[in-house]
Amino acid sequence: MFQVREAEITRAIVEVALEKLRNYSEVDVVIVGAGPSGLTAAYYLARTGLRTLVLERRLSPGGGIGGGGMLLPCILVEKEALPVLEELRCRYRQVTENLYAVNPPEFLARLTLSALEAGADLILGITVEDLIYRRTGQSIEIRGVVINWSAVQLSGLHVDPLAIEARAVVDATGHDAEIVRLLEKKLPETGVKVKGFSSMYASEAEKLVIEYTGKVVEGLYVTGMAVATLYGLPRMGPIFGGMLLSGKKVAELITQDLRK
Ligand code: 48H
Repeated sequence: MFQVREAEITRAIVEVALEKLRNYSEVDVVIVGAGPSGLTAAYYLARTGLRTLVLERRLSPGGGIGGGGMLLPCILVEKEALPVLEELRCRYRQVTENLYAVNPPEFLARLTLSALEAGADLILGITVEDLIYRRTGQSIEIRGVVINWSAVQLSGLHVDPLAIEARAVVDATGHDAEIVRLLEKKLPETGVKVKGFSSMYASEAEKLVIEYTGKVVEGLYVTGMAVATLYGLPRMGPIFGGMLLSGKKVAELITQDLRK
C-alpha cells in the first residue's frame, strides 16, 4: 500500500529543491547550456573538484544531440575525440577511416551521467537572461549569472530574476551564443563583437572551434558552437569531435585560471 500524504509530497519537494537552490547561490563555475560542449566541460571541471553547475533552458539535456544529422538517428565523432568517448564509456562503431558513429540517446545519457557522477549538477528549465559584472580598473570581470524560470520567460509575465555568483561562467549556448551576445549588447566597452558562424567547412571548423575556445573577458569563457558564432568561424555540421574537445579544453583553461 502506498502511504503518502499530499502535504508531505509538497513539503519534500520544496525542502529538497530550495536547499539545492540555496547551496547553488555561489559556485565555482556556471555553465550555460547542457549541449555536448557544456556537458563535457562540466565533466572535466567537476572531476577536478570545482563546484560546477549547468543551467539548461529546456527540460532535457543534450542540446543538438537529439536531432542527429537532419533528424537521422546518428551522431558522428572523429577519431581524435575517441579518448573522450572512452572516458564517458559511450559505445561507438567505426564507419569510415576517420568517422565513428554513436547512438544519440546513449551519447546524451552517457555525457549527462558522467558529468553528474563526476560531481557536477544540472538544473533544467532555467534560462540565463543576464550577467553579473564588476569593473576592476579598466577591465570588466564577469562574476555570475542572472536567472529565471524558462516558463516565466515564455509567459511574458514580469517576474524579477535571481542571481548566482560564480568565479567563472561558460557560454555553451550553441548557435545563438546568447551569453557573449549579452556582453556585446550591454557591456560594449568590452569590445566584444559577435560575428555569426560562417558556411560549412567541416575539417577547418573542427580545428578552429578548438583553437578559439577560451576566455572572452575575465570570468567569461566560450565553448562549442558559440565559439564559431562569436568569431565568425565555419560550421561543421553533425560531427561532434570538436564539441567534445572544445568542452575539454575550456575545462582545462578554467581549472588553470582558478588555481592561480
Ligand atoms: C540556458 C540555454 C540558453 C540560456 C541556450 O546547441 P547545443 O547542442 O550547443 P553545443 O555548442 O554544445 O553543440 C552544438 C551541436 O549540438 C551542434 O548543433 C552542432 C555541432 N552543429 C553544427 C552545425 O553546423 O550546425 O546546446 C546548447 C544548449 C541548448 O540545450 C539550449 O537550450 C541551451 O544551450 N541554452 N540554456 N540559458 N540563455 N541559451
